[in-house]
Amino acid sequence: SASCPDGQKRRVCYYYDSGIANVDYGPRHNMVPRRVDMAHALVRSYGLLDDMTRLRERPATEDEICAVHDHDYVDLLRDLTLGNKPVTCDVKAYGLNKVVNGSIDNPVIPGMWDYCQRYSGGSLTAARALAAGEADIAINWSGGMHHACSGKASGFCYVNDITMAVTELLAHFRRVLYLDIDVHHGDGVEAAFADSNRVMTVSFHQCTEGFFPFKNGLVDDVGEGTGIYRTLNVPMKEGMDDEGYHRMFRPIMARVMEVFQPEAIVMQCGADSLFGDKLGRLNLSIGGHARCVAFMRSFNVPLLLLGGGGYTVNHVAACWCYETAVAVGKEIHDDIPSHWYDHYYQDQGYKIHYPVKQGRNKNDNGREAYIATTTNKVLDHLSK
Ligand code: TV1
Ligand code: CA
Ligand code: ZN
Repeated sequence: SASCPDGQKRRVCYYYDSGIANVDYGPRHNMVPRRVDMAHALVRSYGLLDDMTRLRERPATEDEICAVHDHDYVDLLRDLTLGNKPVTCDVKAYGLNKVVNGSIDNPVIPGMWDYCQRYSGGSLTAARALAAGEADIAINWSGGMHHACSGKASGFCYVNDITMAVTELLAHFRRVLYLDIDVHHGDGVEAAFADSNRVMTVSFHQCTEGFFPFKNGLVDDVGEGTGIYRTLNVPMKEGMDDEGYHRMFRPIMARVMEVFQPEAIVMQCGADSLFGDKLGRLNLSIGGHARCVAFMRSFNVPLLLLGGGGYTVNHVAACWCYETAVAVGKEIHDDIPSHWYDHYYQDQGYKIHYPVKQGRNKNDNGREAYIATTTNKVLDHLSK
């Protein structure tokens, strides 16, 4: 089938913690943790749970979180949630409760510490299943919080589960590839491993004036010290479609696999790179997004699939359900089965693959040949 080009099955482990469904960033906030519960409900309704091993829920411990975060920041996350510290203390220095243009990216919310432990525990548990050789692919759609820094929250991310998972994998594998297809630049993970020659980070993202995280992820940002040329960035303009995206993605990722030869891959599958996202301005279809997953799967290297961004929740849930099917190597029917959340899919005609209305692709401006130029620059970095 299309999602299983090599015809091989994979042993897939799946992490889902129902304790995340009710986490609330606030009434106007774009980040809606319930989308993971929606994806899970879809996965279940398609019968995909029967094709995977369900990983046991295990929240990360304070020590595990402290392995990649500063002690004082971790103490603050815990104490604020448990009411041991007033929310009025100096939380803004840690990226929390900062009001910018009337909105707060990283609010101090009820259950914040528990939420951090649950989503990062999922990525750690999934990484351990790969390290133990118990699975070929491990999935945690509640993870992928790529902006969190060692000492502060950023971009809706409180703790960096990806950095934790990569660190865990490094205890078992010599080289780990991190690939990030979220519409935003994977700055937190890039920074954590910029000087490492055992981790290569690759981020594809929208890079336009005023788009978060602003000055990061330029095509010539290639890492530093012993990690030089092991950071790659593929910036894009608005309106990128499937065809243009894959004209960059395939040659770049094929070459990355060839020169870096990772023993494990961590892939952040942020669904805000899809057409119609509330924040992103790229035009990928679910099929185009999932082809990135299928392509990485085809190398048959232990693969950790994580969530991330994604703000039009019906699109996000459909995308991650479809990618779960790609992971197990099953083609699923386009008609969404009737289930608890099915009314959310009315706008897309109760289909997984909603239509992409093609607008102007600012990357495909013949004269500038942006796609070819950028791809060649990245391939040139890779040749070093
Ligand atoms: C509350 C209510 C928060 C409404 C945040 C969009 C809101 C945003 C909100 C928002 C929003 C951002 C900035 C703030 C500079 C800062 C999970 C002016 C309509 C991985 C994080 C994007 C992306 C942060 C996370 C960004 C991820 N965009 N309405 N905030 N500011 N922050 O631009 O990569 O997907 O927008
Ligand atoms: Ca990205
Ligand atoms: Zn994002």
